[in-house]
Parts: sequence; C-alpha cells; structure tokens
Amino acid sequence: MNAFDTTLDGENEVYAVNTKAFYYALNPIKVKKDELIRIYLVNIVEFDPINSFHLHATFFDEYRTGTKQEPNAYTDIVSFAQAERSILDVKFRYPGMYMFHE
Ligand SMILES: [Cu+2]
Repeated sequence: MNAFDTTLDGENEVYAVNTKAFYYALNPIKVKKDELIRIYLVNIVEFDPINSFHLHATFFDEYRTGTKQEPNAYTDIVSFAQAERSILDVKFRYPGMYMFHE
C-alpha cells in the first residue's frame, strides 16, 4: 500500500496498491475458485500514521509480520502503522467480483 503527495503539502492526495492508482479497478486480478491466494502486504504510506486493507465478501488468515506458522487472525480487515506488514492467505469459495481497498 502506498500513496503520493502530489502537491508537496505533506498530505497524500493519491492512494494506490502496487503504486498505480485505480489499476486493479480497471484490471481485476483473476483467480481460481478455491485456489489459495497469498498476499504479501506492507504499508509504505507516508504521512498517514495508520492505513488499512479491507477485502469485501470473504475473510483471510493473517500472519502478522509473516513470522509465525499459525495465523494471528481470521478477518477481512487489517490496520498497519507505517512499515508494518503481514502475509494474508485467502481462498474465494464462490465465483464473483470481490472488492479490496486501502
Ligand atoms: Cu471496505
């Protein structure tokens, strides 16, 4: 998760996942039903003390900081301070469009 201060005023105007804003809204990620999807998520948003990631309509296992074999949570949202990261494992049990956002 990252963001851009396009006016150099110390606040972010544009937020993005993998740098390109709105990319996945226009280019959905295609996955197979019941396939295990692993997301390596890191918050590198500057200026905002906390940022969150929310996945709609399903839940994921969160491995906080990616340092344990057992998940810390089964959830649909995580909130990170700057530089925090996790591994998220998710399966989509039903066909459809699943929105995610920060
Ligand atoms: Cu949401």
